[in-house]
Amino acid sequence: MPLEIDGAVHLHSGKVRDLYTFGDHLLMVASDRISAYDFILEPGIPDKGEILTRLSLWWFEQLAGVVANHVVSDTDVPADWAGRAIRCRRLEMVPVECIARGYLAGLGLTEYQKNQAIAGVPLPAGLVEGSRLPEPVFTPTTKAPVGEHDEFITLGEVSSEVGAELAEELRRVTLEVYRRGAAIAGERGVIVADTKLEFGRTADGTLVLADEVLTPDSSRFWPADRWEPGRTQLSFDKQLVRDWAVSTGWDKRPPAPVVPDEVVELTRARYVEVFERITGESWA
Ligand code: Q0Z
Repeated sequence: MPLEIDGAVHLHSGKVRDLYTFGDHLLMVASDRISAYDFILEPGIPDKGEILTRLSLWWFEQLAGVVANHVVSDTDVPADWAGRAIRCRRLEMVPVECIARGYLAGLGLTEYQKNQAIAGVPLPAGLVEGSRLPEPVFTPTTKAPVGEHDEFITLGEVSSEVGAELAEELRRVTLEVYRRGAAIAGERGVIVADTKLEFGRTADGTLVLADEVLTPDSSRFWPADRWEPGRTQLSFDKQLVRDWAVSTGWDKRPPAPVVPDEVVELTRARYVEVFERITGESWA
């Protein structure tokens, strides 16, 4: 990874995205890297970074009436990253992962099975993997350091961290983004089981939706016609890669196996499908 491209200075890298400073702004650059079971697999998925960037930009527009966002431009970016970079406002990030869930899966399911509650929100008995919740819940987590797992925190703990007023605003806006997103995706046969949002604030304290929004990397998308509570749901994007990885007998320890061409191609097709289903636009 270059230290500097066209004035962009590397700041931070996540598993699949890289962050740069760019003048007074930031550049978020989505790569084609794909993670499964907490590993980056090789090779990447062609166009994945661009597909997720375009999906995120589409959602920011859909949600503009709900909450302000950090997007400055998707065109005024270094040419090498055109299509996969978003130039954004540099915000004071809120140190909470804001998650909304409408269905039970992942860490939320594990927590429910332990406590019959998630992030301090009590839930009815008898729910199973994939169950729809009576209503969407705000289940924030701490931002754990790399390598550690995020932990659920209660609204009270969010209040202690950021103040009661901001905590309540985070809850309200997160649930509104989830409801609007789930309704739009639902019309197109896609269940949004859960989604993770990140917010920042401007100097005057305005809450701004940052990072990426309602992408397969930040959300669980399930094909609605295959939804069947009581088992692990089919995930729209990574299911093929996961199934293939398991089928190789890989023990989920390094080194990860190299993904074969046909699995790469099929996975790319799933990302294109999720983009096209949700936006109603064609990718090509
Ligand atoms: C986002 C992240 C990524 C690794 C910081 N508008 C903003 N203002 C200030 N900070 C951020 C943003 Cl988006 C910010 N992250 C998450 C993004 C690679 C980590 F592309 N960290």
